[in-house]
Amino acid sequence: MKVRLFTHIKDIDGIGCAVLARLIFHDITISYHEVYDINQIIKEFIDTKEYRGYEIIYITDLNISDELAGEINILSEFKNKIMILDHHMHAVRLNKYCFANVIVEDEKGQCSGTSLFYKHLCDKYANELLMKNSTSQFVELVRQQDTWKWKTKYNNYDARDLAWLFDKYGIDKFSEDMIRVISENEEFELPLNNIEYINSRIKLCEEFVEKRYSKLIHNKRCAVVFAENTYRNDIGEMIREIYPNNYDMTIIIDTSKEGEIPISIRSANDNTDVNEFAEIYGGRGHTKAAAFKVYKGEDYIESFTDEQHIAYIFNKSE
Ligand SMILES: [Mn+2]
Repeated sequence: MKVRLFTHIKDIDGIGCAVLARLIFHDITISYHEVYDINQIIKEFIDTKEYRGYEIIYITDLNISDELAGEINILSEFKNKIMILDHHMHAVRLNKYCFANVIVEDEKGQCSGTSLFYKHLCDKYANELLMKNSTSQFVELVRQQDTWKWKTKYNNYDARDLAWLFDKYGIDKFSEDMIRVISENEEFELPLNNIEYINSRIKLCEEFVEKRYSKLIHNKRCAVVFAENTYRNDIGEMIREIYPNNYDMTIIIDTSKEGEIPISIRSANDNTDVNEFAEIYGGRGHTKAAAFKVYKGEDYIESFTDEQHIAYIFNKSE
């Protein structure tokens, strides 16, 4: 059985789906995508008729536009092969299509892409590897990390450290490590002592936070931090903990990428909906975490100061 998986490139929730798929399917092709390129990728997959070479097609931890879903809905051959498994609130609208399964919360609490895919695989293709404790524990760590419950409910730093392993090693090595750990052990264990990396990462983020700018943007008190996108969650969390009353949100700006500037937003208190804020700039996400991006146009200058970057991003995209 030839299976095709399109999953989210960004974090361990997207990669967790790939790990599970590799535990189950022998003939699996996987690719990793950003939220903003998935429509284009699926469109090409349809137009080139590449889908004819596969029996089952999954899109996990990602979703597609209404327009594309409508197109799929009238392509019966494709429609019968594809399944979208996602947990993002704004994708619930897709549930009117038989090929979409978007669940934000179930009896266990908030879902993640990996937890939904796991449930689906257990229902349909359960095998020995999938039924192991190590697999379900891995899935739960990913869910806790992706929903931030490791912090707000479980105080489970293993979930954070799992995400940091991914940041350190990248998709390929992380996936290999996870498959090995799950296959070789009955209970899931983090593969190595990562303490040095953890400490240096905390120190680095503290330095970024130290250099923050305090700005009022759309009437929200923003801590604006310049840092690599990888550290967005850590920095958001630090601001929340260290300055519980000073900010509504943290904005993390990564100017290091070519062609575009990814901007991540994290709420700094429980009353701010950062998804609403991101939508002003054409972005999206959840109430507590969202993102948008700004292209580096012809008027962009690499030597912009931080203040000039802030002006460029928030004046340009309004
Ligand atoms: Mn996710």
